[in-house]
Amino acid sequence: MPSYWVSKVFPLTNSVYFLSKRKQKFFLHPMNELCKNIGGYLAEIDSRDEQNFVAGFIKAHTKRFAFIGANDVRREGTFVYYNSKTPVPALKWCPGEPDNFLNSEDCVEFWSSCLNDLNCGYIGQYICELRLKRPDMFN
Ligand SMILES: [Ca+2]
Ligand SMILES: [Ca+2]
Ligand SMILES: [Ca+2]
Repeated sequence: MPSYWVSKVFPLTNSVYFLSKRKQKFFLHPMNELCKNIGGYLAEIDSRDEQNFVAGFIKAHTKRFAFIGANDVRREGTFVYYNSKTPVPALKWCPGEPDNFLNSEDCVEFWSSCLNDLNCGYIGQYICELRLKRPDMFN
């Protein structure tokens, strides 16, 4: 894999996560396309277990901030995943979040181990997720 990414496998969900190393302006469509280029999509966190795993992964490689595919662009307050359009389940949000601060926060980042809504277009890293056909494809 290109050095643009660092990656880690989560056997429980049979997914591998790719964290972009460079910080850049985050927008849903172009970043999801970049994820597609490596066979994945912007990360979709479907359980607390998955959230905890990804939090640990990014803690090891970032200052603990990284965008995922969750957003409420279409309908304020209703969070869905960009790629699958499925609802974001009950995850751990940071205290007081999501707050749609200044009425402008429609993208979602990990903020350490909890989630925060943040402006799309903010500069940061982001996470792609790939489903593994076979668990031993990586490592
Ligand atoms: Ca997932
Ligand atoms: Ca919002
Ligand atoms: Ca917020």
